Amino acid sequence: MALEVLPIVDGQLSLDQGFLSIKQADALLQQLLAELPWRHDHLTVFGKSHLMPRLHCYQSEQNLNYQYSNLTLQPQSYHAKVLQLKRYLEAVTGQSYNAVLINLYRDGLDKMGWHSDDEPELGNNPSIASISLGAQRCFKLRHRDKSAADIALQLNHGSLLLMAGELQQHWQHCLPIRKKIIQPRINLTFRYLYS
Ligand SMILES: O=C(O)CCC(=O)C(=O)O
Ligand SMILES: [Mn+2]
Repeated sequence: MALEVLPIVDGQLSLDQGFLSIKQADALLQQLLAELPWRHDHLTVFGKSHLMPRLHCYQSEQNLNYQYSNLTLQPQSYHAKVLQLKRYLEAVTGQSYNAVLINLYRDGLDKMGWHSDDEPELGNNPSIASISLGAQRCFKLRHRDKSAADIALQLNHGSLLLMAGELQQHWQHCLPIRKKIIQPRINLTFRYLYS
């Protein structure tokens, strides 16, 4: 399948629902579920500590720490399959990535709240490549000043979503709870961090 440019104002969004074949996506999902050093961290929200509603890990090739939701993530080195995927994405998108945040949603109760990927180390208009594996989940976007309608995408097993241009300045995104989903999902967001 091919990358489809989605209609959106104030940013760029493209989606390839079949970026990886089912066979590739199945193998990658099983290997990453079993082999990544998953962390279950606490987050502090309004002074109260909560377990995050997902597991995660963070990998980069250089010594780049990532500040994210009051957490400083120390980089691990790339898993061989993650590095292979990074190189493949770089060849396809023409972008460079030097870090990847990987989230594991154990089932439909795990989620990510509304946010933009606008940490200062990402620079002004980051190009972010997001790969989804496992359960199909809904990914929502909302414009910060409500001047455009909300968008809901279903992200398939093996899909690639590219977020670029001014998207992170104008839009927020989230991964809402879906109570009926009992299968896990892994999402990898490849990014370029400026040090
Ligand atoms: O799981 C997803 O599809 C989104 C993850 C996300 O927004 C992030 O890691 O910043
Ligand atoms: Mn995000």
